[in-house]
Amino acid sequence: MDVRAAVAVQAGKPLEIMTVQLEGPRAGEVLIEVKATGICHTDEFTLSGADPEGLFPAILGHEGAGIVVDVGPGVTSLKKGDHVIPLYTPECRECYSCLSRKTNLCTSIRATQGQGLMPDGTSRFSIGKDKIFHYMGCSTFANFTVLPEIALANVNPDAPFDKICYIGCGVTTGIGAVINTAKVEIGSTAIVFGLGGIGLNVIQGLRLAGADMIIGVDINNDRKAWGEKFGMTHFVNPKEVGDDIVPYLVNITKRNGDTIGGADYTFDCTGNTKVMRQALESSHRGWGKSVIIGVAGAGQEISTRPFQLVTGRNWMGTAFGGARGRTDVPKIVEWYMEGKIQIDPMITHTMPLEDINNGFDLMHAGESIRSVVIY
Ligand code: NAD
Ligand code: AHE
Ligand code: ZN
Repeated sequence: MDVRAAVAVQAGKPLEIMTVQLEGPRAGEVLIEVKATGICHTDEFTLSGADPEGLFPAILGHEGAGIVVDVGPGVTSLKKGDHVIPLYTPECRECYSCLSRKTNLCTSIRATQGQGLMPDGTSRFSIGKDKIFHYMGCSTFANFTVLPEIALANVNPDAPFDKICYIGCGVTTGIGAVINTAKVEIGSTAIVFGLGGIGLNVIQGLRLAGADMIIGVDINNDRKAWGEKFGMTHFVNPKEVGDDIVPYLVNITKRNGDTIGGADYTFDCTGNTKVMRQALESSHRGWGKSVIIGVAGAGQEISTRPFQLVTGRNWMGTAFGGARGRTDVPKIVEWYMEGKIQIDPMITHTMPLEDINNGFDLMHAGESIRSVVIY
């Protein structure tokens, strides 16, 4: 069938809106009509050429919501008309990783997903005779897409697509990093570096978890009011603090006669490796946990003095907030429907597919929290 898509033709170039061909679902696959998709910083990261796994031409987008239109042979858990959220971290419930119960990182289709292909090693998207790559197993920057059954969460049909698409990445990543990965306790102190589409969800996760002191760090002063909306108690702009932000943060997190200072939990939501180091080093000696959420470009590495870890700080990371998508995403949709979590205010801009490049421009300018394309 013909579908409308925003194609990443080449690294560093705007997306091109065009009609491409999509083949129907094969065994174990599902065709969905995408109703809405968010634009995450990771889409921009891959489009920029910084992603070592980036392939071109590709149909990017991994933060969608839509309706099942057709299912391939052998699909049992979904049927036409079901409302779904695509999962870039699938959940097969059968692989060694899923069965370990130690991780959300299902490995059943990771190899082909990283090659921009469906699990059988082929692409469903093409233009004329030329193949177009899938992206993160989702490719939601097209009004129809095909995914493996194990990469779709079946969600409440009353939930609005233009809001719950954000649960497909940003909301789940931010809240999940707090609850599943860091396992923050009531009364904790926390520092969140980068108050964008992910960082603000970390903040709302920290509020849900009952953290006392929630410090937001961002180079954009406009993000102060944003952080406060979702539970931030203090804001720091590193550009206004001087040379080294770490001693400053360590000092303001001293509590109850503590002479050392440092936050119980810190989160990097910038993708900047220098900030990742600052996040680790501003966590508390002896027990601090520092969670890397941001993704860094090809060739970049993190560093610190091993003494930072010898003295009990824990450096960890999270993908998709440690969430098991088919199990957890429908629950997060219910949290939204029950008013336990907020999504609407973070969706600052909506646009048709034709204007998707504006969404990237708004992100670059620091003007949007989340832009959502509505088909
Ligand atoms: P965003 O562009 O919406 O927000 C980034 C924020 O960081 C902005 O507010 C920006 O002003 C701030 N910032 C930039 N440099 C900074 C610095 N040096 N110090 C302090 N603040 C700084 O991006 P986003 O959509 O929130 O994504 C954030 C990061 O998380 C990206 O790297 C993205 O690729 C990554 N991500 C990871 C996962 C995962 O599963 N691990 C999921 C989604 C996104
Ligand atoms: N492919 C890149 C890194 C990109 C990356 O880290 N992706 C995150 C999701 S970001 C969502 O916005 C992720 O979950 N990765 C785990 C996985 O299995 O893909 C690289 O550096 O090679
Ligand atoms: Zn994302």
